[in-house]
Amino acid sequence: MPYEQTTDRVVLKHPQGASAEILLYGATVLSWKSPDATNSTPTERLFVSSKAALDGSKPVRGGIPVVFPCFGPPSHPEHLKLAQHGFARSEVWTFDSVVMDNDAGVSVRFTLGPTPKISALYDRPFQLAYVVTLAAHELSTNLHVTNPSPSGSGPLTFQALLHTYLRVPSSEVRISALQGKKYVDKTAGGAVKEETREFVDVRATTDAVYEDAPGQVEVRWGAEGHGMLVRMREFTTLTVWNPQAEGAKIGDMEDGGWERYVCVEPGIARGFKDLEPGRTWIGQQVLSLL
Ligand code: TA6
Repeated sequence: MPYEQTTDRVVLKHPQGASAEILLYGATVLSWKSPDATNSTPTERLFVSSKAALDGSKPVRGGIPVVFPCFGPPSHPEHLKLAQHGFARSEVWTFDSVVMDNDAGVSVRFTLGPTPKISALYDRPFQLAYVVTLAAHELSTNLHVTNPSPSGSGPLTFQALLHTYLRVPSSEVRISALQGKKYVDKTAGGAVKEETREFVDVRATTDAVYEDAPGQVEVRWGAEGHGMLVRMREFTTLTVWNPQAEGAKIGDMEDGGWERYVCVEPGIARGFKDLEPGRTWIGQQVLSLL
């Protein structure tokens, strides 16, 4: 069996050793273990704080939380009752189906639609599906957002983002190619700046929303040039976040946890996507090893 389901999660296994674990709460990918060319032992590629709650009491501090329909504190009139980063990361999703199971990999689909709890805070028809695909050296996460409203009704207006915590030594990390991109520096009161660095590091507190997201970024560390490739489609921004020592103020962050990850987050985090009735938008992230 290339997948196993337990009460709270789904585990995917690839015959060449890779694995992935998805918690139904938030459809949060908790683990992606993959071998690389130089190391045949599957190694954990995502960071989850050892203090993270996995019991559904709060969003998971790590892995890949799904952000929808707002990024950060809500600003759109339809989102004002929602918590920071919306509700998708703090609801229990349904394990819907296995969509692929062959030599290329295994792919599973999770869904989330309105519930009385969600509708009390967000009274808008929507349907989400999240497809997680594990291949030998690659993990794809595709978020599908559908506006099921009848034609003639207004658009579904949302932000969405995959809040990916990559397990890397943050003091060594270098991200390319973002040079020349405009970004909103949330550490400087939202000032809009232009990236001048060929390789972006996170040695200082970093909370930057890059506009005009590139189709891919390379995240490298160490003298041997270890790295991961983050590819994205239909996402318009790329957020890079590492709180450095300020991370100690985050209640569920393990001691020194910020030294062990960088968040690289394909999203629609500036402005909103307007999705017409009957339409589906698909945002894709593909993580692979370099
Ligand atoms: O994506 C970066 C960010 O929005 C930061 O501003 C930081 O607050 C982070 O997300 C974590 O948010 P959370 O709600 O998970 O504590």
